[in-house]
Amino acid sequence: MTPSSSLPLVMSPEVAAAHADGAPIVALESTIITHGMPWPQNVETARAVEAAVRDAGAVPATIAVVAGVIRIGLEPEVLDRLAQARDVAKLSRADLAVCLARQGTGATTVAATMICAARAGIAVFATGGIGGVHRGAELSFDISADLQELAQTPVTVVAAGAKAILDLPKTLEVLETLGVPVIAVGQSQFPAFWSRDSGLDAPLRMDAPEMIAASHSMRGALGLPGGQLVANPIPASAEISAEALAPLIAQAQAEAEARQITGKAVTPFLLQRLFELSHGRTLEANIALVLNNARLGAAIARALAKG
Ligand code: PSU
Ligand code: MN
Repeated sequence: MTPSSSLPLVMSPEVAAAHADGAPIVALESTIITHGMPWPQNVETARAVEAAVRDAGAVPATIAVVAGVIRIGLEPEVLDRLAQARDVAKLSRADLAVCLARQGTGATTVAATMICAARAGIAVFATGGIGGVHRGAELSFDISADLQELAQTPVTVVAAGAKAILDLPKTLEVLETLGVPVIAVGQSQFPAFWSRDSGLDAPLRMDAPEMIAASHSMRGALGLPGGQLVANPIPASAEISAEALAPLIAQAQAEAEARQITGKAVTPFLLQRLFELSHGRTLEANIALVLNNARLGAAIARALAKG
């Protein structure tokens, strides 16, 4: 094959039609499917999240790289195959071009999904939790590329805060340094993924999707690069208290250190161990919060589409 610099990006017919009509679209990531949840709950959740976006009046666009092509919107068979595949690559900003050049297949993290969504003209992306500053980062330097991406790619990301397995105060500090607006919804505290309250105040609060859409547009008008982090607390009925989780997190963290798990493997390892240690409760909470984020993402996308 001759080297080409044109971007291999294909929208599904449904997403292409929505794009042509200026209809609201919500991007969804695929690493949560391949590395964040076990099969078959991963594919069931991916389908339920797409349905939640549709029910809320927007078109879902799940994003992955399949055989060297960025796919914006996955057909059900493609989603199924990805969800069951083993050893799928986890693609962040650093990996995307290499995977495409090799005609490879991989799941996109928050950072890579933002890049692909922006290239496809999609402004809103809903997920579970973003990557952040890991505990012990002062020694390991483990800081997710998701944070830098929020500073440079203009996509509004709806998440339930950052996972409690991270160092949340340091994560908020880095986001502040990078100039990323962190906007809590419906409360002033920064949520902690499985729990509604991290014990930390979010720097900003906006309760109306229309206002979140307006501030997204205003960043564009200001010529600012980067997006917004919308921190949407898990529904009260689904939350797990921070006190119940703390010992499980400490145990999972200690195991990761003892087994010298590093780099990309850290987040999937911790999520899987917490799933086991909590007898599945973290997964139930994870599913509930992603659905909740999908609905808010759709409302923001609708407000943006209205202009
Ligand atoms: N939140 C989840 N499950 C996940 C992730 C987040 O509940 O699988 C993924 C997202 O794709 C996020 C990535 O971008 O973990 C962060 O990985 P790292 O810390 O290696 O940057
Ligand atoms: Mn990392």
